[in-house]
Amino acid sequence: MTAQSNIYPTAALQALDAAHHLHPFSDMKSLNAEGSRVITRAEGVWLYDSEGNRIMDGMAGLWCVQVGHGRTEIIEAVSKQMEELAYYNTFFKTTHPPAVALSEKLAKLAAPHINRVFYCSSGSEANDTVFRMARFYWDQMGKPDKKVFIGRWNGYHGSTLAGTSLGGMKAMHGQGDLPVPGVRHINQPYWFGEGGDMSPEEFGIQRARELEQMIDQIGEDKVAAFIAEPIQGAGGVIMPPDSYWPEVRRILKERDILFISDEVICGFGRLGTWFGSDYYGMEPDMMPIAKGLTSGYLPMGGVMVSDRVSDALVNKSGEFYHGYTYSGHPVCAAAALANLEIIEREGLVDRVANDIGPYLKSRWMTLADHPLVGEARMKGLVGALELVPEKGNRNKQFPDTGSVGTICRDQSFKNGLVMRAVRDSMIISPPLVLSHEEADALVDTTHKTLDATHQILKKDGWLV
Ligand code: PXG
Repeated sequence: MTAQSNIYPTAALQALDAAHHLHPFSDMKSLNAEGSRVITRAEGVWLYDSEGNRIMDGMAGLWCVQVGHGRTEIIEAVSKQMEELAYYNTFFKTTHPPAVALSEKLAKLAAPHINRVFYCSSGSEANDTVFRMARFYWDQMGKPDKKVFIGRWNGYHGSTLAGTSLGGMKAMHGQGDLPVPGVRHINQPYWFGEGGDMSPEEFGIQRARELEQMIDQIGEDKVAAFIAEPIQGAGGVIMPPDSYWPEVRRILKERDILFISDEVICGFGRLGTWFGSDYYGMEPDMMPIAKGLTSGYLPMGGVMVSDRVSDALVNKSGEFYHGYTYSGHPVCAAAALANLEIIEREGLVDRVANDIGPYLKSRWMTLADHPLVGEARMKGLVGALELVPEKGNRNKQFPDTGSVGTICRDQSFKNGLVMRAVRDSMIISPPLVLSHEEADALVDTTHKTLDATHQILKKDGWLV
């Protein structure tokens, strides 16, 4: 069969898919029994499947399609770059105009102390890069004992060896004897799920101080870096209490530990700032980036590096033995540049901060009144709903965690909206070009979906 066509019936595509395609993060046995959903085209915030259904992309693909689907500017920039220079590498004293232009652009967009970027092709590779780069930095600084990374339980940093290890997904660790040695984890600042009787502010301080305790227990002369997402995405859109980041900043500064802000989801306008660390007033030493860098049109990632760290790479002799065939790929860089140009020209970052972000939030927060919803939260254009069996009681959860989330997610899809379920919370992260009317439709569909889920739960005895 050919790649583009949809001349085959859905069932035939599903059969071939089941026969030959191993999907990421999927129970293949049940997926193949059910049959994959076939997406054939997309435009703006809308996806179209092989049956002709139109579905709103409430997740911007996988948290990445900032500028929406089908943007001709990116398509044209990619095509032009392919004609001019489809591939060359950036090893061995070589560069090319797209990599140069993108590096300059990223340095302008990042905080003033961040001026360099190391390229790769994904967020996972970006985190494998920081793993090696942070250790190399401390070697260069004459402190080779500073090797230990501290991450957080339920953090997500990708699925390569270093990405999985730095992340705190226990089910992932269980496959392949991970984390690798030299990685420790502290608890997450998830007030709704783990805050007990504490106020959010007290809880934020308490969870930040776990970092202090962990560093002091290991010894600060042995700790290389702390890695965290400004807001945890895949872990369930977990927004730390306001007290958390300032306290983390104090702790890291006092102890001279590098801070790695994983911007793979929070970067490129998701929170109404260029980077999530700008939103929280953090000054990271390194920032893994990917996803929104190209809006997913082509795979590209990178690590943005502060002057402090890059000085050790640039002004001291010694080669960092690290790089990828596709580091700074010219066509991916052209896609990134065209994407960033759209974000700038259409003022999408400001739009998230001052227009569509506050608008969607005002509508999203009304869902908190629904009997199934324990908490609604949103910052920028990323939001969550916590589904609970007993409204007002944060300590009570549904049995068989994840089942209710899956029911709700399936209902949502049936109603024409892609939402992501994490445990029993529902997540949205729509394209930054979402219109006000589309925001209304998103919330109305979510309301309908919550009602349908509520009915099913009552019928099947999940609720009394
Ligand atoms: N860091 C963060 C914060 C991420 O969210 C990665 C690194 C890894 O990026 P790559 O490009 O290697 O996938 C991610 C990726 C989900 C989901 O279901 C989330 C991600 C990827 C796939 C699925 O929420 N995040």
